[in-house]
Amino acid sequence: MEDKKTYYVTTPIYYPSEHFHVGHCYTTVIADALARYKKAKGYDVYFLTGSDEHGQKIEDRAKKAGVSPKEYVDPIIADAKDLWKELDVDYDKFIRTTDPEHIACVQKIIQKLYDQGDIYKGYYEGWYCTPCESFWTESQLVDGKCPDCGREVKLMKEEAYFLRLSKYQKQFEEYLNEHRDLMQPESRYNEMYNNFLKPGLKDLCVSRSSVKWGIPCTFDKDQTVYVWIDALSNYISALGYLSDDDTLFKKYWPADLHLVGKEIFRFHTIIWPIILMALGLPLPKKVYGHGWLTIGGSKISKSKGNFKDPREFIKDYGADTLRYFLLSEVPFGSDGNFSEELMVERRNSDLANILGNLVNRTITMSNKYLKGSLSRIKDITDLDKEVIDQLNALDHDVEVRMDALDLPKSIEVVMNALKRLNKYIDETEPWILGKDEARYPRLNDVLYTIIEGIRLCALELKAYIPTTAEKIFEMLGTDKDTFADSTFGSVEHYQVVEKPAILFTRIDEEELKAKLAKEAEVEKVEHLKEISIDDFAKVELTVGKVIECKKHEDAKKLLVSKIDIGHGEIRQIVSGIADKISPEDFIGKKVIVVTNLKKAKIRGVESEGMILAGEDDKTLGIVSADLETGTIIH
Ligand code: ME8
Repeated sequence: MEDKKTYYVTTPIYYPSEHFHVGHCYTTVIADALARYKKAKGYDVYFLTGSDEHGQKIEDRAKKAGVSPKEYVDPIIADAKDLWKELDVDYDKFIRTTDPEHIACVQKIIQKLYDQGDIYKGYYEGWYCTPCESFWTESQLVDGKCPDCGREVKLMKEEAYFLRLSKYQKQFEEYLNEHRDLMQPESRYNEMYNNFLKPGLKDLCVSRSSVKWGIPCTFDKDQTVYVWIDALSNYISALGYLSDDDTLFKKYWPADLHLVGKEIFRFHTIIWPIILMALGLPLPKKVYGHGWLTIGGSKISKSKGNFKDPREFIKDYGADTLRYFLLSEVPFGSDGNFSEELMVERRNSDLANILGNLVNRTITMSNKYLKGSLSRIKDITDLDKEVIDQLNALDHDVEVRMDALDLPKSIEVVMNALKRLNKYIDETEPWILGKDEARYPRLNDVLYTIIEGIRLCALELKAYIPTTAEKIFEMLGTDKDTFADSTFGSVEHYQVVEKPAILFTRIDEEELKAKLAKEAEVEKVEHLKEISIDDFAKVELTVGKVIECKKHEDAKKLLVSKIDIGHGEIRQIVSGIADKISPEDFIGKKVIVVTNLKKAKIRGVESEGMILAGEDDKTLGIVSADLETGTIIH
């Protein structure tokens, strides 16, 4: 027997995050849909996902939590696996970079590269962004900040090991000329070429002496492997590369598709292929860099806090609604907006109205007139033929789009077929045919055509919304749910369920709006409770001395003071403390002033800052510090 064709698809391995959001679900759901589809098409599929657990960030967070890094990440990984389960993500392997097999593989990889002279010792001096675990050169920084995330970077100089990327540049460019498919979509190739290849590749620092939570370098125990080298290797370590059992590696490598977000495209299409080239291994066939899900135009990300736990959506609307939205809404490769309202709109229009209604109406009519029993169409009219032709073309039309990785378009093709079936109901008017028993043969042919159409659409939708597709096959009472039966007429006889279940209830969009407005209010209050260190750092606090003070002319609770804040600067500040302290007692006091507060007019008098003070029923407490006037408080 001929061996099945293999298909190896991967997602990036995720940083352990206490806040997985729909952006994370995006890559994984796309990979899952592709894996399911290819499996159903008869491929021998291997679908890999996992977690990227080493690095400074995790070390810092674990320290803060008072636990070891492994203890810190374990529950987070369990939580991620739980999310994937709830989202019906059916991976073949979940790799963790803390798995002993992965660690052993990475060590063998770097040792091999070191032994063959592709890794050498040098000094690293550069700018490091801890959250992104990335080094940058001075010229790559944007306004002195990390070009990827816009956060602060640190200047680092340390002894380190380097990978000779430059040595492979020519060979890699030649390879690219022959294999343009490696970088998809096409537009990203230009970006990579112009920004990285054209200026010339620089050797890459692949070890760190300051990061302890990492894989130790075998040739220098004081160094750990740079997290990206560690992480990228997962795609082959998961298959047993350089282990005692490399059967999977032999079977599945090279990967058919690495699916990644656009911000990590560079790592996957330049660094990773060159590592593989240096190892003498074949390169992945395709790396696809997808766009971001955004909220209000900016990327959904854990650091921005603009997210909601995807499980809340799953609880309210079911996994298939979220999957359907992620797969259909965003033109593939581009960024796309996410909101609960948009998701519900999609659910209502596509899943409830077009699909759900069709299934419900057709099964109900089949029961009402024909006891739910339908046999294969006998007399095919021109109208039937037109619909049947469209249904028979469906499988090919979807496949073409799937192969181009255009999932939204492939869904559109199925939705168009479902819309055609809805129109066919209006054209054939089964409720009129049902009034006259003599016309039951025609009624059978019409309802059979629709039911068969529903089956074929469910077949195509199975990779996207698996639970719903299963429910449909069950309601239709058929086990012809594989691509072997993707021709119209494969089912000879249907006995559909008596009472169809509602597949998707319509969500009231007005009620949803009201619910979201209420949630936004609560969130606002909660946000007030907590600010980040960056927010706090924006406040400038300076030690000042009260040199003049008088009562406000029109407001008896207010004092108007002149405060010396050092460096020859005097500020006029209005404060509501006149009922607790007299101007005479206030003069001469050391105070802490918020010196970068926006100027304001208080009861007609200009105030250029704020004095920190608190009060209970009886006493006023003025915040002070025994420090030189003009000292900035950190
Ligand atoms: O980058 N929209 O991990 P990660 C779409 N550990 N995709 C998004 C997104 C959004 N708003 N936010 C995140 C890493 N993603 C590395 C990978 S692979 C060897 C190492 C996607 O947890 C992001 O683009 O930050 C990426 O593909 C994936 O989530 C993991 O991101």
